[in-house]
Amino acid sequence: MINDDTAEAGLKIKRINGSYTWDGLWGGTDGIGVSTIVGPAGGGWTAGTVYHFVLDLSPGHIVVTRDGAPLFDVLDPEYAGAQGSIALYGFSQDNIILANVCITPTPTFCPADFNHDGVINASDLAILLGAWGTASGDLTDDRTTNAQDLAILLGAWGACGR
Ligand SMILES: [Ca+2]
Ligand SMILES: [Ca+2]
Repeated sequence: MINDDTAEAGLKIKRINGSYTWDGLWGGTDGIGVSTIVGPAGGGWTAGTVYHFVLDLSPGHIVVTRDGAPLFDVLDPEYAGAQGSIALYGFSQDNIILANVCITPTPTFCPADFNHDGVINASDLAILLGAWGTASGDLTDDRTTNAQDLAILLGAWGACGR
């Protein structure tokens, strides 16, 4: 089913949990796998205008400002931090350009941390072994999981970035 709502003006923060359908990101109705955390706020955008957003994420707390003014300051106990991904989507207005995107502190690139908990340990080893012979545990870009990938995981054992 395609959500044919008119897109709302402003910014929303939505959570995607597991598989989802595209229409859940659009409009005022949450779809499968999508839930609105907060919003919309900030009103519509003015064409040709540069906005400066800051997203300050910490476990359980999300703060968003636009041009120094608060848009959201929300407590979200479901946001544990250090997990998942963040994506920015622009709907209904053409020519949205995301530029000068900075992430501070710089996240540690830790590809063997399959479960994204900041440490490479037996949990990640189990995931790699479960993916043996398939592409889903591949750390060497050869589309298979084998002893080479195991060696990378074991060599990176412990906390990410150490
Ligand atoms: Ca891990
Ligand atoms: Ca491999």
